[in-house]
Amino acid sequence: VSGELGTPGARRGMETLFREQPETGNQYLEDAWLRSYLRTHLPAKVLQEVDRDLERFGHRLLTQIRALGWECELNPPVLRQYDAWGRRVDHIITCSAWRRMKEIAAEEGLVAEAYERRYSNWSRLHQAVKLYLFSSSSGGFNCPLAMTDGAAKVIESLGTPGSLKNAFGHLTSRNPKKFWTSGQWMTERRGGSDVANGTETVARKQPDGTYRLYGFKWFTSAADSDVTLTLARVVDAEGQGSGGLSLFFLKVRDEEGKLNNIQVQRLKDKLGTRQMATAELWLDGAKAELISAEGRGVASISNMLNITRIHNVIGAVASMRRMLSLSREYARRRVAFGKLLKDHPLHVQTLARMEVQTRGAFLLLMDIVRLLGLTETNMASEQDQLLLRVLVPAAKLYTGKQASAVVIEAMESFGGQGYMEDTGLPVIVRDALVLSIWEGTTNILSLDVLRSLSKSQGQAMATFLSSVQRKLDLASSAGGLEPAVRQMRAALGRLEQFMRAAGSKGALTMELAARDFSYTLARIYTGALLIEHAARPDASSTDIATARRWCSQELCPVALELDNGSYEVEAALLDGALVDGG
Ligand code: UCC
Ligand code: FAD
Repeated sequence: VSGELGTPGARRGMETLFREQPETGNQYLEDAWLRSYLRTHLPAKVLQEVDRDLERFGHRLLTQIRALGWECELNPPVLRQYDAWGRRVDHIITCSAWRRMKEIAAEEGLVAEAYERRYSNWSRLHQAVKLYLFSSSSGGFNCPLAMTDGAAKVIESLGTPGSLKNAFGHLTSRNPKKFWTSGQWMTERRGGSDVANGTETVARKQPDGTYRLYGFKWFTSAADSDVTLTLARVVDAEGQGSGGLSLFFLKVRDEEGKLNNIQVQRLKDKLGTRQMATAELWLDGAKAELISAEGRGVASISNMLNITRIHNVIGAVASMRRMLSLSREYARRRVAFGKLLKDHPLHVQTLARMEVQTRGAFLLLMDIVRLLGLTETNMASEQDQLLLRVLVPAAKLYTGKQASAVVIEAMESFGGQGYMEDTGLPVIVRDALVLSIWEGTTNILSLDVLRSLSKSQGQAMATFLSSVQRKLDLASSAGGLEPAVRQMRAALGRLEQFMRAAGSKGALTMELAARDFSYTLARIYTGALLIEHAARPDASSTDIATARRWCSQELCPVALELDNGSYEVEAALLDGALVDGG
């Protein structure tokens, strides 16, 4: 091979390949869809400042952060369990780039921004956009940031009690020397979905009012974090437990860096997110502070879940956008059958379909963080809050699936190069595949969508429907959108029909319908957002095409499957027989 490479002809061939390497510039400046959203929604003064910050950050990503992210991928964390003298140390060794990411996260206020609220209700959106830009270059550091944000949110929603003021200050600090990250230790061996029944960790109260935790946490990501929130069952001296789980805050290490009666059993050997340490941990008397009412742990940690699930959506949209930007660049350079890929209509159609998915997901994300910003500044109506509660699980589950499909399709758009490890493309693919597993699987999130609706006794569903209706009414006279609005109205009608039909059936119907129902909500709501965006006076023809294409897919799969009898007892029995191989 080296002989062949030595020939002049072969060298020319290599140069051709170099020219094909897709190169992207300032992500912010290149993201026309993002910028058009910001121009449409942000007040002028906020836009001016945010725009400046994002352009600067886009430059920093390009010139500094992306290379650090790649270094994190090349130098995954390792566990050193013993020191040279046989002492158990359980040291998780991270690379310098990973530690630098932590400093950068603080400097850029990637958590702080959301809590300082210098742009009032728009601060959340500003933060989310920065995280969206950061995500694919972060070398997995978006994971600890998600959990840190979630922990800060829990503490804030508890009214930032005196004992947690200091921690809150660290979690939301812009000072790299002060900034802490948090973990989220929920999953145990017997259950990551069914946390309430699967948690075996117990908490024993100490004379000083603190607790000692004993148990085994099966998945703990960013295990190098400074602090964590975790769940345990409070037991008395006889080992008798109270009803539910309780929520605890703990510091992972003491002032001298010694672990808080925690042993690291091993680091997980993961398909992706390998830049970040996910550990199995034994808690052997870890000192902790009870921060929820006893037995209210699951409800209390749900504030964290809703934030980390939004980060999951950010990660999903970011991975789609990143892969597509690279695909687009590649199509402008790579020649096949005598012309550039971008001049092959079938190739361009493949990319355009992914672009529609990505744009839809992006608007859904933006609307969620817009609503979150309103709730955090006491500007949200009751309807806004209900809508947010439904949209978070629906968006998490839907964009997780979109991201898996889009990144795999986008990988194929590079041909064989897409499958080559050192292009970095497989990293994006692997890291995207976890998005539908962690932070609650698709089915669990579908059941959470149902939970959110049933808890409001119909109000959340009514709000959802009227919110979509309002967007359609406002857009109905905009040119070129009529077919999309018609399809949306038809889908809404079928959804309402489904709701009426399901109301007269048993609980099994809704359980079997949960996934299709959640997909329906995500598709319909996203359709309404795309229509709204395309109805702006300065909308372009591609904005209109995006809305039309989105709305021409099956918007109401749940009605279709109801008609197919998929939610009947007989269908469930047949599902069982099919799975059993009978
Ligand atoms: O995977 C993890 C971290 C990965 C790394 C971080 C990545 C971040 C993204 C990075 C960017 C790329 S951490 C582990 C995540 N684990 C899960 O998500 C657990 C999945 N299981 C569930 O979500 C379940 O639904 C449970 C455990 C939350 C609840 O199940 P139960 O026991 O059946 O729950 P209940 O009894 O229905 O709910 C208990 C209470 C209720 O309130 P009350 O008691 O007032 O009626 C519920 O309404 O909790 C309330 N609740 C909620 N409230 C439950 N879920 C929610 C919610 N989402 N929002 C508000
Ligand atoms: P199970 O609960 O056993 O689920 C198995 C399957 O059954 C799933 O497909 C699920 O959808 C389905 N299922 C379960 N119940 C139902 C039902 N009622 N109806 C229909 N289907 C159902 N956890 C943490 O706490 N902290 C972390 O930092 C963390 N980091 C992680 C990092 C990685 C890379 C991964 C992969 C996981 C991490 N997790 C973490 C764990 C993760 O949150 C759980 O794996 C996830 O919530 C699923 O739980 P489980 O693995 O126990 O699956």
